[in-house]
Amino acid sequence: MNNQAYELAKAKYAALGVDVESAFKKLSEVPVALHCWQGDDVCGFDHDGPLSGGIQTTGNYPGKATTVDQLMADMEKTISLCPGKKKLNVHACYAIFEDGEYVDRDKIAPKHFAKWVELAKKYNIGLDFNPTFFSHPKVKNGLTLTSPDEETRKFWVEHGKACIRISQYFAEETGIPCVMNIWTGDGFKDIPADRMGPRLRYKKSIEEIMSQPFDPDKVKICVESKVFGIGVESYTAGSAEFALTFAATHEGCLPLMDNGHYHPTEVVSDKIPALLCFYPEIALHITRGVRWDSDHVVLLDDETKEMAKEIVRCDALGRVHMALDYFDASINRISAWVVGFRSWQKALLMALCTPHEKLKKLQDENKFTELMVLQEEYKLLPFGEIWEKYCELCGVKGDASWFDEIVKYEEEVLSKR
Ligand code: RNT
Ligand code: ZN
Repeated sequence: MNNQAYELAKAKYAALGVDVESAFKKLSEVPVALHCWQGDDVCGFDHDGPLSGGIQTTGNYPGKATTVDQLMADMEKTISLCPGKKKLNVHACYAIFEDGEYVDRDKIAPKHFAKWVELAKKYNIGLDFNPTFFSHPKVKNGLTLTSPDEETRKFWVEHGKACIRISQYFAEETGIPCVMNIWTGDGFKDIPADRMGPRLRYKKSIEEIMSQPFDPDKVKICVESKVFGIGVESYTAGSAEFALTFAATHEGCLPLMDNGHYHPTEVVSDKIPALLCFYPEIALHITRGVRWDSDHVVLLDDETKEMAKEIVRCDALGRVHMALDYFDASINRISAWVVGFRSWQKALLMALCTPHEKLKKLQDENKFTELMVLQEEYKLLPFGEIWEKYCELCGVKGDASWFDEIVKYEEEVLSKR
């Protein structure tokens, strides 16, 4: 890159009291979890049925990964094109069985994920995990942990416990804590006759899951809330209030906010500092909802930047577990991964290069006119040069030329699938 341009840009930031090099260092130390499910439209390897549970992928772009090796190769390609520290985020339905072997979800074990550990170790990174409470014949009438059918509910509790054992194994193998996120699509299409019953069963089920012994320094259990899903438009058991209160009242449990899971005028950027007043740690799913929880690829849009700003200015990079969560099947899936990952890195770097102390002071001094002027001014800082330098230091392309690699990979690998 043009070093002179970088030096000029760096000086502009320095004049505002921003040390871009310390920003590079901070950013390169915080992991962001890359979700394996973008690579195969949330299919996984343990079933043939359709995606269910209120979520949906749309599109049929060619070249989808259909085997473990393909999915891992695609993730490695993604890793090679993204700056910054990563974690791998795996769903339970991505269990890897021997030829002819099949184990149901209540019986999955660490050995079914040994290959994921191998991949993480290759890059010296951590693993996060998710029980899969969807796309399975034992989802009865759309319900899992909230089911009034005791056998069904128990099956899913056993699944959750199995996932804690696997999460503990991930943490022990990698030496990095594993975030284990509980999300269910349990809910109702139309007006329910009992809203509390399913929630009480959900509460009991998560408590039973958490009775599986685990080390809270190694396994971070989260509960992810959601306002509605496809087919469960009227009611979801795991609402925001449910998840927040559950986490607040249960040791070893964190709340997870997915920014696609709220009413469209609500913003997670505003919820982050609210939760940070009370919770030592929180978790995020970073996505882009278009009109609804559509799970579009994360871009460098205003709300993405605002969420990153909140994490940084609350000095909470070490308290927020960040994971990407979207699935777009209408475009090259690897490119979708890369664009989303790079966008979130850009948002974080931008936030790290903003003179927050100066702006906070203006707010506290009630100087809102000047605050507006400067906030607008900072939007035009020469961020492109800073980003390019960061990418260079991370050994990846700083401009869109990474896409040449995607084109090549599509020709040489994806088109042959
Ligand atoms: C669904 C939730 C959930 C899933 C993944 C696949 O609305 O966001 O996090 O996207 O578990
Ligand atoms: Zn999510």
